[in-house]
Amino acid sequence: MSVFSNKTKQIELTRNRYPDLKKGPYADLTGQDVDYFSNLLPGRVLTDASDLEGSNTDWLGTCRGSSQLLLRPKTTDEVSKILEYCNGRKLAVVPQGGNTGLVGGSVPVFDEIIISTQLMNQIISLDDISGTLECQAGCVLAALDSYVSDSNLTMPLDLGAKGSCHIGGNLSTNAGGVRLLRYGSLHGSVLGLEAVLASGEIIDCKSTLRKDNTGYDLKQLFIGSEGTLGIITAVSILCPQKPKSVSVAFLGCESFETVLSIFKQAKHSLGEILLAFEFMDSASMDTVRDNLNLTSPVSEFPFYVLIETGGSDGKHDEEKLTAFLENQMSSGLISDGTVATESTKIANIWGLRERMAEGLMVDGYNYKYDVSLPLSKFYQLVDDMRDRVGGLATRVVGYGHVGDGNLHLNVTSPQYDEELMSLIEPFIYDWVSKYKGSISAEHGLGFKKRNFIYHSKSKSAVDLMKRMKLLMDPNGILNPYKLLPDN
Ligand code: FAD
Ligand code: 2HG
Ligand code: ZN
Repeated sequence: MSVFSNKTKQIELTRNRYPDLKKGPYADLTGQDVDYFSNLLPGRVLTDASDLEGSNTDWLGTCRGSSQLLLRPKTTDEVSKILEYCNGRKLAVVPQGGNTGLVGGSVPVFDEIIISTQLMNQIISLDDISGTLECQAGCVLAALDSYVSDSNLTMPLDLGAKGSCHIGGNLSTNAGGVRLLRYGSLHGSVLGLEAVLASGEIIDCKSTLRKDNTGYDLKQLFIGSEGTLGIITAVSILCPQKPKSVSVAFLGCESFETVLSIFKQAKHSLGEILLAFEFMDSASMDTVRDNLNLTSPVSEFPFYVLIETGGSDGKHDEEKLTAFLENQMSSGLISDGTVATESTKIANIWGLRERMAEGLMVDGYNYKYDVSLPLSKFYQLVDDMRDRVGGLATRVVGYGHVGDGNLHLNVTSPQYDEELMSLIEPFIYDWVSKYKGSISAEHGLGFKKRNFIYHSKSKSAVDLMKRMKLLMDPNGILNPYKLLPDN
């Protein structure tokens, strides 16, 4: 995450990069407003421009707002009072967790007040029999994982940003990550939550039950709503048993068809111990090698596969993985690979894959796409994009959660380039839509992708979303210019 120090370089203000976008019908912040918040949250109100710089700018360094106020509540009640006041005054707000979102959703577009969950980091309870963890929304994912690990449990999601992202941010984006293949989406593992509506009303859906079919499942509305329907303040989530032993295999593959054959075989032969199945192409490997000085444990191939396994019996799991790999070798699908069972070696291999986003940033500007596609079409998009942008791009890379049908396609250039952008968009969205994919598999729509929602959702579905937004946030103060398309 060290790339973050790049933030000191001047990033164009979002309102300047998109001059046609006008501020909505919101009030401007006054000294009286600041006084109100200073009384409510003594010592937890930031107004100094330099203190706000990091929170005004997104992780990618591609969106920059000009908020003059950041609030750091500690309790649900404080969040409620903040929103009640903002709603009355028609002051727009942006909820912010770890600010690792990749679609410009977590930072202001104009001068929205930033409501940070940084200080809402208390663990409420852990039931080590059912595996239910209850905590505040601002707990950092890695901290939660290390906490539940003492009870032989693990968090049901894992992602490269785990050291910074908050569980509330994870729910709000419905983050996927590298273990979705095994543990499923947050729509399944979240048992309950608490959220505050724009009016300040606290919605208590804090169930800790595995089964609860009493009425509409309202918590699902907040999962993936990117802070546009309410601020999530507390979460209860089901933690699976921590695998007793974990192994990682990193394999070189001659073609993308080989990647798919190995995936099919892995599901068949590894079954319940398969934790993750990720892929990266050779341009991705070049990125982490050139920009982060990482070294590959295998020789050069067009594609690489990372398989992680974990189960309850180390000896049995290792035998299963070894037999699987021997089979792939003897059938000629793999000619080079390495297996790690020791934690440092495992971390080094995962670093090649998880530090890709960081490596790409070193090139300059990053055009980032996160799509779901049928596996039969999956890599063709990367080839087509490469042909299309030609020498205008520094690189075009494809990697991602192939086991979930989720491709991360990234294009880089030294700085933002309008001509390159016009070659990429809307071409990429039309392409994905033609093959019935999703234009956002796991990162959400945020600011950057909201106007392409119709490429993945019908008009009737978007109309209902708009009606729900109007019902839950009639003044539209919650994260405006995000998720829903401009009128
Ligand atoms: P933020 O970035 O602060 O906010 C994200 C969105 O949620 C914003 O719209 C914000 O307004 C809203 N929000 C935040 N907190 C709340 C709250 N309490 N209530 C209501 N709304 C809220 N994503 C994946 O899905 N899979 C990955 O594998 C993955 N890997 C990543 C790797 C790296 C290196 C990075 C930088 C990002 C990665 N991401 C990934 C994207 C990002 O980490 C996730 O979207 C993450 O869930 C965001 O959490 P956050 O706390 O940083 O949220
Ligand atoms: C990942 O899987 C993240 O590494 C980031 O979702 C993807 O940077 C990207 O394109
Ligand atoms: Zn991802």
